[in-house]
Amino acid sequence: MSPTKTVPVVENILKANDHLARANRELLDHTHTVAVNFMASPGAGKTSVILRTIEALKDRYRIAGIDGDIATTIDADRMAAAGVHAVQINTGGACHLDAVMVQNALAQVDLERTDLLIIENVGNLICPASFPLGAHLNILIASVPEGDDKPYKYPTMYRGVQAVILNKTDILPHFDFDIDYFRRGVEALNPGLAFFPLSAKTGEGLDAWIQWLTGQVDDFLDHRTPWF
Ligand SMILES: Nc1nc2c(ncn2[C@@H]2O[C@H](COP(=O)(O)OP(=O)(O)OP(=O)(O)O)[C@@H](O)[C@H]2O)c(=O)[nH]1
Ligand SMILES: [Mg+2]
Ligand SMILES: [Zn+2]
Repeated sequence: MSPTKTVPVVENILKANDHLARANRELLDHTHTVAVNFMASPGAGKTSVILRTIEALKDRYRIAGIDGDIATTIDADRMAAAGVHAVQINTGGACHLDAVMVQNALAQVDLERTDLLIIENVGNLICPASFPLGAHLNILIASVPEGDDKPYKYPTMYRGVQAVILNKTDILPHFDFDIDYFRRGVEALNPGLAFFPLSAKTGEGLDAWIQWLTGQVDDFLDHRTPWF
């Protein structure tokens, strides 16, 4: 009798996703497009921060958007209204984007004419961390009403990102949110991580975020590997 080796299905799914994420990244690098994946819990302000970011950068970069949503086109419509080509991914109930969905969406974007591709993930603080999409930058948006203990309770999300935005700082006076406690939690998981407290509503704190993002995007665009 030959010994049987069992490989958990989940492991295979994640491996397949990683493989496709790498293919997405190669395609993006080939077309000199920098992709930024925004992740957050539902309602933390992904779309609001994205719209502010588009407004600030639309004269500097050619921007397109991919929007993941369980059922509606509301957020993609908001991006389109901000003047960027936006592709909607309806996940049909799935609670995260995966690399296949993004691969399909990329086929609907004119990548040769896109410098910055903004991806809004499905509102969820758990599984998006396990499904890389091939983006150059992964950004986590936390928000004040969620509470200052989220880095402690959802550590995986905080480990794999290049920056954390703390949104809705305009309502800090109404919440017992200890920013130092929040930051200590983030630091323990991802030391030195870029951190941007801001309000998408009032615009306070946005400049530092936009300046950092611009630096990152320019870096990728400048150091792009010549393909030919
Ligand atoms: N006070 C305040 N409200 C905000 C801020 N940013 C967003 N909001 C509000 O928070 C709610 C959710 O904002 P969205 O930008 O739609 O959040 P989202 O993360 O894209 O939500 P989903 O895509 O549904 O997961 C809306 O009512 C916004 O007006 C902020 O900085 N301050
Ligand atoms: Mg949204
Ligand atoms: Zn999920």
